[in-house]
Amino acid sequence: MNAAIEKPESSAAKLTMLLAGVVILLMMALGLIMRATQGNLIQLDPALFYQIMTAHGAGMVGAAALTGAAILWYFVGRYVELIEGIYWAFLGLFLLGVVLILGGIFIGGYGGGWTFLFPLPAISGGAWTSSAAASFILGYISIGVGFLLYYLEVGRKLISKYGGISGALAWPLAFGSGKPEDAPPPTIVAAMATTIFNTIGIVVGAAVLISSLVNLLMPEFAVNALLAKNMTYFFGHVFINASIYMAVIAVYEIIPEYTGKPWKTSRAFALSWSAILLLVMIVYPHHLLQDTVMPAWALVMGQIISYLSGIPLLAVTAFSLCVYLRGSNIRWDLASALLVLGVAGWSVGSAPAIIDGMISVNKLMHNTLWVPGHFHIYLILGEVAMAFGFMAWLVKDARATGLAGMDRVAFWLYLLGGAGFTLMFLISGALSIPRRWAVHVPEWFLQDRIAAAFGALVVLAALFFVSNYARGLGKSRSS
Ligand code: HEM
Ligand SMILES: [Cu+2]
Repeated sequence: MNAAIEKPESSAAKLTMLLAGVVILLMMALGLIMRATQGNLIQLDPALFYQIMTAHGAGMVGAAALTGAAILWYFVGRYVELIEGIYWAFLGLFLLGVVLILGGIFIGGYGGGWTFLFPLPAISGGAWTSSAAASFILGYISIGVGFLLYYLEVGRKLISKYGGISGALAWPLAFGSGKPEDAPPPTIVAAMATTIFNTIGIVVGAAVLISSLVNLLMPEFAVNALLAKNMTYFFGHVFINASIYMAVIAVYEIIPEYTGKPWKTSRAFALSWSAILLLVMIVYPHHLLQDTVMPAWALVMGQIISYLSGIPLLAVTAFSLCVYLRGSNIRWDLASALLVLGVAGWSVGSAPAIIDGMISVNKLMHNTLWVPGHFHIYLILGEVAMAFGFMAWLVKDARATGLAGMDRVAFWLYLLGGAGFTLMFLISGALSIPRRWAVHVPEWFLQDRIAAAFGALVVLAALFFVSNYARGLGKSRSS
């Protein structure tokens, strides 16, 4: 492609994907270090383990959100004119946030976890100072402000072009007599829905972050811990889900290039996205099933909505993908393979998530490695696979066609490593091995070591994807 006629979205997205790719690689290396520590393969001071765990959690969630945001911006830019400066402001605030977060963790010693659960940032037992926690929290706020700007721009453009929120969500088709031909494309429906729920999530997150910050500086300003936990998990659940829902836009836009069949907004598609919009926000109490002080109805709702949440995901994206793939002879290459893997991994990962969302199971499993087990499935084999697929597609012109050679090896290595690594988390969880423990007992070392070996395969494959992408960028620039 000629660089001169490239749309501005594409250089912003390409740079973002490079940054995020490098962050993902570094964070994967930190993950591997944690797993190796748990398996007693290396020795790490527990305080450092928790700093690494915090950096890994925040860094990975941030990288997932960043890749999702780049994908959404890139493809929404095909339909509406977006102001490029807003994206750069978003990226600038994001990077400022990263600096504050890393400073809080590795200079200030903050190790309270990416979930910054009140009052942990303030009560560290001397492990870190309140300024370290404040830096961490300010970093999140900076990223949040960046995202609000970003969604403001996306939201207002969609609203003005597609006839308001209801038009962009394809409500005339979903609930009225609208025709599929008049409905906005899938990308627009997905972008509108994520813009709405993630904006609400971030505003709630910002409110609890600012309350925690004030409490840090003025401890007499009391925060209700249960309310803070509800707000924190509302934000955390919505935010990480939004990154996957943004990344899936790459599937809607890219897979049709390979199958020759456009992905259209059908009535079921529109209905499912409206269901997602609601469900993703009301399902969050599944994170509070152990809080016996929560009203029972909220927990029951968390469980029931957990069951329901799987349906629109599986129905629209996974099922339609199968239909599209069946009737076509898709051309496989690294991009299409990773994108299809992303949908599959996301769907598979929802099963153990739904299991954990059952109150009776949750009582037993919640603080075990079952939990990182399920979310690493839909993050490593889901969101991040889609991000790597998008990256491979961005530099497709500079690469060989077909899924052969090293592309093929790396793809299968990633799948094998990811499956083995996450399965070991699930097995460990089923054996009641707790999560977030820096030090494991010898009975758990074997599982930890097997997991570390699989994790190393993931890191290797990811190293190939990212370096190949960087090389592809260099090539397409010089050609
Ligand atoms: C090679 C790949 C990876 C490895 C080896 C790895 C390893 C780990 C380990 C060992 C933990 C701590 C488990 C425990 O609670 O004891 C963890 C937690 C976590 N990981 Fe990963 N991970 C990887 C990829 C990812 C990816 C791709 C994401 C997200 C996009 C991610 C997000 C998280 C999050 C959010 C936590 C929770 C941190 C917390 O409990 O506060 N990880 N990971
Ligand atoms: Cu959740």
